[in-house]
Amino acid sequence: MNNQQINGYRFNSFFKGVAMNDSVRLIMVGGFLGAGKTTLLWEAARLLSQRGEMVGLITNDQAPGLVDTTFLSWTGSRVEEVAGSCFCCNFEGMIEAVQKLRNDGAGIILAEPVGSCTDLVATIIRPVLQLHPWIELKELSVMADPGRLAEILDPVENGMLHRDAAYILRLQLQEADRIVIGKSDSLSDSDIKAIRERLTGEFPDTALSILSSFSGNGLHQWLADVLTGPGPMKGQRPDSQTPGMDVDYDRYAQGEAVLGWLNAVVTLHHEKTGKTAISEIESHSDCHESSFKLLVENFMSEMKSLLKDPVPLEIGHLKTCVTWKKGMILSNLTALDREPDFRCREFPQNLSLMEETDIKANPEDIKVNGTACATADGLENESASLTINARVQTDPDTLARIVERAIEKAVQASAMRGEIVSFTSLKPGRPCPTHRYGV
Ligand SMILES: Nc1nc2c(ncn2[C@@H]2O[C@H](COP(=O)(O)OP(=O)(O)OP(=O)(O)O)[C@@H](O)[C@H]2O)c(=O)[nH]1
Ligand SMILES: [Mg+2]
Repeated sequence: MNNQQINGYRFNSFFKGVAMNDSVRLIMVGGFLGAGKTTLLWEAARLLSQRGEMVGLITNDQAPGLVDTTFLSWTGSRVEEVAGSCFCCNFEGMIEAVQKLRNDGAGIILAEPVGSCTDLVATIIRPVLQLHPWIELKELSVMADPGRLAEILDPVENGMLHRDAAYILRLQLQEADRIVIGKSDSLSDSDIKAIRERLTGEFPDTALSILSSFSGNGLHQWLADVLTGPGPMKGQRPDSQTPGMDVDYDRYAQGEAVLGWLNAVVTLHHEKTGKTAISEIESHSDCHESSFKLLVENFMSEMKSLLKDPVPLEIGHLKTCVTWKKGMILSNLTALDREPDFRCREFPQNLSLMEETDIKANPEDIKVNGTACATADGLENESASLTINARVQTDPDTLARIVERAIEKAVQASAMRGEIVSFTSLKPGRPCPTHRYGV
């Protein structure tokens, strides 16, 4: 089933009238960790590429080694990673990434600021509008996970999400030109109605899209609205007349600091021969069932139990990705009381997430196309690697110990040897934006 069939219409019709000119169009999609930004970017990049657009993508994080970058690079579009700080604290780094992609021919760039970042209108949107008119900036979309909305709109004492982290989420929604509620495939019609009423009541100046990157519902409409819309309305209001958003930077800093941040890359070797795992594993037709799948499954379940006990440590987002020459297994967990999902990709076919089997809750159901692991010929020098990004409500040392333990146990149980080639754990520093306009 293709997207056109899903939505019962030809998506090309939405793009009629979209201006084509020399300046590069930039679509920013913000929103909290795990909201679905990267998945939306994947689908948007695919749709735009099908239409003949050259698409560039920009990822952003406090440290290098991003699952998002690995994942998005499989779209076939060029991906630039701005790592080491958020876009607002490394404004020049973000502009450089836009320039690079434009010089490489990108006509549309989709950018995802780090999930714990806010005050984007003052620190990114207005500075881009004023300093870089060659960038045709589109309205600011901010995504929210419907499962997190209650925590944002009606925060409670002792909720799972720290109140200062919830404060960041609220600010993100407040400054959006368009709030995007993703994962609508997991919502009933009455849920959607209630969300629509609540958000339009609470944020009457803000456009609203409710969509699913998995089913495609609402996705084409969002893309068309953003491309043909008037641009970043909140950022364009005159600075002197419209006060900027009131942001308590102490609270914002605290909201970021309650999350430990960890990025790691592990190269996988076969336990007995010491060869890179791929050369051993790919020679067996049941390779994924017995090895990569087991590894990811073990790692996620080990992490979940270590994070639950002795004191529950809420997850912002735990992402892992095993990649090898011909495939990828991605797993995400976006809250401690949820189950991880697993997605398998065979490169380079079937780039649409919508047409793939997305497995929820039961890792046993993972389906992998055997052709991805049919032969070891010529793969001796290829490696398989496991990338881990964990954002968890705890200090970075505790998080590092937990992740190391989970890697060790998962690798052992999968008859592999893991070599940690990069490991960074940190607490994000206080945000120090390069620019802050109109506040
Ligand atoms: N059911 C459902 N799940 C989705 C959809 N889009 C994304 N997800 C899931 O939501 C989780 C997070 O998705 P991402 O796209 O990585 O979220 P993100 O906002 O980029 O997260 P960060 O990069 O950590 O800020 C993953 O488990 C996805 O599979 C959707 O349309 N429907
Ligand atoms: Mg992401």
